Amino acid sequence: MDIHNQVLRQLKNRREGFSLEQPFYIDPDYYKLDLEMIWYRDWLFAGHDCQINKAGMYFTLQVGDYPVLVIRTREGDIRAYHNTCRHRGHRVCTKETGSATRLVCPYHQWTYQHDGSLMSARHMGENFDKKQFGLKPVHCQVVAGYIFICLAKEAPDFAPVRATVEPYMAPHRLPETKVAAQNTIIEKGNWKLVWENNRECYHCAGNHPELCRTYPEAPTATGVQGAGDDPFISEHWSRCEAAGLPSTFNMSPDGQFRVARMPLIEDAESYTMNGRPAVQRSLSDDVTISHIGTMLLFHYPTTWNHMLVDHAISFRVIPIGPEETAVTTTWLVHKDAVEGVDYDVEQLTHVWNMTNDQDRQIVEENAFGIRSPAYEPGPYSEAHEGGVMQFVEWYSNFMIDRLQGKDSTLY
Ligand code: 3BY
Ligand code: FES
Ligand code: FE
Repeated sequence: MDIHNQVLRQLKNRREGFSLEQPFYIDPDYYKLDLEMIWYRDWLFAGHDCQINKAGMYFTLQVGDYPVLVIRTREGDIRAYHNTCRHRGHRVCTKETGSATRLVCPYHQWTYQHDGSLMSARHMGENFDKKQFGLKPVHCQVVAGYIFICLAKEAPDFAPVRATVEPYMAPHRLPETKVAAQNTIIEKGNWKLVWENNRECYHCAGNHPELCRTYPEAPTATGVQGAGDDPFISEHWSRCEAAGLPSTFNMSPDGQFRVARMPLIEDAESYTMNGRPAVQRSLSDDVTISHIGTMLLFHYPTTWNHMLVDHAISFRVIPIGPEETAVTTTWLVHKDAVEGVDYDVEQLTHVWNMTNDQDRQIVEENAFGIRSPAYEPGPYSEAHEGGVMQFVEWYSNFMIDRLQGKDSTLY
């Protein structure tokens, strides 16, 4: 049977409240369909504008088969391009990060401007029309310091994302930050397993001793039920909103993204072993109260985030193969915070480096077990895994819509 119909049938007949069938986590054909239906068509978090804060600075990333280049132009805009030379296709930028006044392809030195136009191409003859061979653009949007890209020919409307997340993110002034630390870990598991694990804290008590010192295990913090009947959370929201910090739970109607400002445990301020701030210079002067907890943002399929009083942490999920996923973690601090004076990188990163490694082990062991012919979908906990159910539902609905062609955006 054709793979589209097979996946469509399986998703339509899926047992609700249960994990997915085995091929969704391991089969290369299913993975290819994920790339085509989701990763090549939707908005993806690529990185932070502070990573490329000067003209000509760029970074590259790989999404499935697409190499992408994100650059700051001379005019100060951020643009993204397909990183494939219009001569014979060599990657124009071969490094992960760099800076260039002009983009020179290493193969035959075709040279492009920051705006993607082809500036020079040696020995191409008199009739060669350079205008026809500029770098192909990739859609790019910047919101509150976050760079999103979309590989589709026609991108879905980004306005609803911006309208919802910008007010929550803006007070943290992320365009005025710098990267204090960044690392990428490879998890040997399908990208959906990384998300399923992220969307619950049912596993936290048994696996994350460092994180559990400050991050609440309660499903209200991680899940999608909002405050539930927890007065502690409602009071937190009232106090933060009175100080000008949008806080209440807000999820998009299709469930693709959500923002909410959640309290940390007791008087914790930050993800450190004692709960005290890891950075002495606070992130933003717009935050005038202490104990603001963590502003949580997720946007499927690429990112979850924590914005705290003293720093912010972003996580970027990029699939590498059917059973391999890269997770890049970035710690942002105020641009004037001084390493060794205002913060210590080891102390700043300790809790999440431990947590990430614990989550990597979980995802890899999860993938191991799922490869067993004896695996069958199992039931999620209604009390603790509402967020996972919500992710799987988003995934299923999104795939069904696109497989049925309801969404006409073509890539
Ligand atoms: O990073 C997160 O948002 C989630 C919440 C709980 C488990 N995980 C670490
Ligand atoms: Fe880029 Fe030839 S492939 S200059
Ligand atoms: Fe975890």
